[in-house]
Amino acid sequence: MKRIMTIQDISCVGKCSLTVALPIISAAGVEAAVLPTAVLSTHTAFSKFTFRDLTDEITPIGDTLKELNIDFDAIYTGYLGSFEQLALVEKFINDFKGSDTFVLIDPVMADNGKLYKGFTEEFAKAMAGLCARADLIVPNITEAAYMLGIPYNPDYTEDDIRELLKRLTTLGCPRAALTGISFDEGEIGVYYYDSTTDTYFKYFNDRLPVSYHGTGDTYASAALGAIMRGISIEKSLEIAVDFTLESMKETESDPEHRFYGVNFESALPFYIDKIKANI
Ligand code: PXL
Repeated sequence: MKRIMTIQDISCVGKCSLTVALPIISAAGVEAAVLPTAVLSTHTAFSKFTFRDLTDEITPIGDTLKELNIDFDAIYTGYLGSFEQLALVEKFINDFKGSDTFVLIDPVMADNGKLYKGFTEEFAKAMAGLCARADLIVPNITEAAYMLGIPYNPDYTEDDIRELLKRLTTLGCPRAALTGISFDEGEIGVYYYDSTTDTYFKYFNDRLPVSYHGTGDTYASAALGAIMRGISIEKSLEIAVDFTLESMKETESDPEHRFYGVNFESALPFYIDKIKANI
């Protein structure tokens, strides 16, 4: 069985980061090992929350796993809370990345033109540095703009997106997928560029007239779970679009749960069927 190490926070309530990554990766038939970087009462979009930083645990956990010769087929990072964490996670990647280890970095820090609470433009630049260590990055356009130090432009054309993707790969990561891309109000999806083959891929599905917290984490976890089952990156990005949409549909009847994350649990059978149909 493939094993992914996922490095991100655990938020007790408000489905995101590890509480999303663990079940989705497990449903894909892949082991989810975790390195929790912080414990929060909820994610930071709630009006109040606790935040226990676990930065001091990263090095001893990494060193001990290394001494035990434990290895990972993939390393997946999400929300990271400080410059020090970025540096320690980079060291973790350097220590554990073998020739076959797939590194996925989701540079979680912003959406809809705005940085999340606690993040700065300098942090976005440092996150761009970490992205150089990835095989694939999955930013939204806000995160992409902050990492490249360019203005956020929500009125983009297809050429703009292709240009943005090329620029993202100049950060040092060979492949980039922009999530939440929409050229038509009825559709939303992913636009992907692989600089090793100079090829693009795009996939869209229905756009719902709502937005939910945690969909980026749902998307990245589902894409990586599929990739780890040997499904092509393109097909995996497509499955993740469909699964995220199904998860959102499952949440629509629960409108007050906008901040609580999507009901991806009800869509897991759909995800498992998609994986089975493609392996
Ligand atoms: O879903 C991204 C995320 C993960 N973890 C924490 C967050 C957020 C987004 O706000 O606050 C703690």
